[in-house]
Amino acid sequence: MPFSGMLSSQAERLALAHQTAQLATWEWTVPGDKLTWAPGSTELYPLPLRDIVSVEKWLSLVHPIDQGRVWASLQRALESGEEYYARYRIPMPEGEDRWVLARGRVIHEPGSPQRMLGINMDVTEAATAQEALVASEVRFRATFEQAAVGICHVGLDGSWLRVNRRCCEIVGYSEQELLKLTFADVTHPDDVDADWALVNSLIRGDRQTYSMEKRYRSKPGAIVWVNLTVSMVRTEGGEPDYFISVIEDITARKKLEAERDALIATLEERVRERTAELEQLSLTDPLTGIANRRCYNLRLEAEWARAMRSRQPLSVIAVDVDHFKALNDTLGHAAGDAVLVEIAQSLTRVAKRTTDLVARYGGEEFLLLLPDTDAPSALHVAQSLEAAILEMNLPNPGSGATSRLTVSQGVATAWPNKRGTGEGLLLAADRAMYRAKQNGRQTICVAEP
Ligand code: GH3
Ligand code: MG
Ligand code: MG
Repeated sequence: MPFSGMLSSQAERLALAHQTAQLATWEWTVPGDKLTWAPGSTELYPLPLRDIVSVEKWLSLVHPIDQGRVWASLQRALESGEEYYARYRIPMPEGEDRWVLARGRVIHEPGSPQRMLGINMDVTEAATAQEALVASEVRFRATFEQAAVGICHVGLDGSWLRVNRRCCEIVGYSEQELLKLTFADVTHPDDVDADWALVNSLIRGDRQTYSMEKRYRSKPGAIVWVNLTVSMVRTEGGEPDYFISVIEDITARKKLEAERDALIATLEERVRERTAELEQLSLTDPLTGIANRRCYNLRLEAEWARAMRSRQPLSVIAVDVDHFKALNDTLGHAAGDAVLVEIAQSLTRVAKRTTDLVARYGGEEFLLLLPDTDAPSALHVAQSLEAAILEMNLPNPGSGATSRLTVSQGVATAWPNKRGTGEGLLLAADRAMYRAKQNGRQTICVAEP
């Protein structure tokens, strides 16, 4: 509250000053122990000042813990003539202690008894603030020391300035050892440059903080994976001062990740193997959807045996696309694939009987298996196929003057018996097909019976 009114006397001015500073001024006449208080002094004690008439009385009001120390300070001042200075607590009836700061000096006047003049000041607020500061510092230290992550201060040259217990554990060096090194000394050589680059970006002010996963080489020589987070502390003037780093050991996690990756790789390999196995076991050609070589071979022997029992002829037609490589080379592999699909479809249309089998035997080679079909009928099927393919009018730039896609065919027919095999019949058809190639392609050759 602002003061309003007139300060008529020196005494009033002094009283206002006392109240403002929460001050009490005292005079102590040592012989006879007589204590007096200046008028206007602030009431700092649980008793009114006028009742505190001796140092003995006053000392009884001081907290028992502080009494000895305060009395010793007074004695020292009296003996040496130096300033009396003390801080002590006064237990108050409300419960909270009041902190009092005392200063005084000894007065020697010739012919007068020894005296001391001094002041008392309420410093509870400042003391509480100081206590809070100390407590917070203690808490901070405990947090720093006992943190489950490594925390450290690192200088601009990379040297460790302050490290906590966990930090030492992670890199396997003692605190004294670590404080003689730089972070680069314990970093895996392959990670040093990346770390420095990020450190420099902090120094330049390009960023406030950075995180990286990196490796340390611990004192025992082990690789330690850590997640590092670094921020920069600047001076009041904004100049780079030092770095605060938080270091989290992620070696266990990295190990698990490596194990998981290895497991995934093994599983993927297994899946690839299994897929290949299944493809082997499958009976269908994935590109054209017709039977594959495996299916054909199984059916061939079965039909051979059946034809033997039923005494019926069995025919095979081998079909090979002419100059297919040239088509691939000029129109592209995808166009080649599309042509193969179309040929498969026309084969299916030509071999109409339900017992007929159409198969892709390899690359651009197809086979027909025609049960109960004699040589003239098989030749007829081959001719139909030739016509069907010409009718499709597919381009083949490699096919000489016509530039049309054509096929060469070999036809073989047998009356199956014990001496022969399905495989033998297939070979005969294949040889006939090669003769067709030699005869200029786009032709049909029939194997000798
Ligand atoms: P020829 O008239 O003597 O039969 O000549 P060609 O070029 O057809 O014979 P060759 O056996 O030399 O070439 C066959 C070509 O078929 C080679 C290969 O690139 C191609 N081929 C094999 N399989 C596939 C496939 O699945 N897709 C495609 N687009 N091309 C294939
Ligand atoms: Mg071929
Ligand atoms: Mg060919």
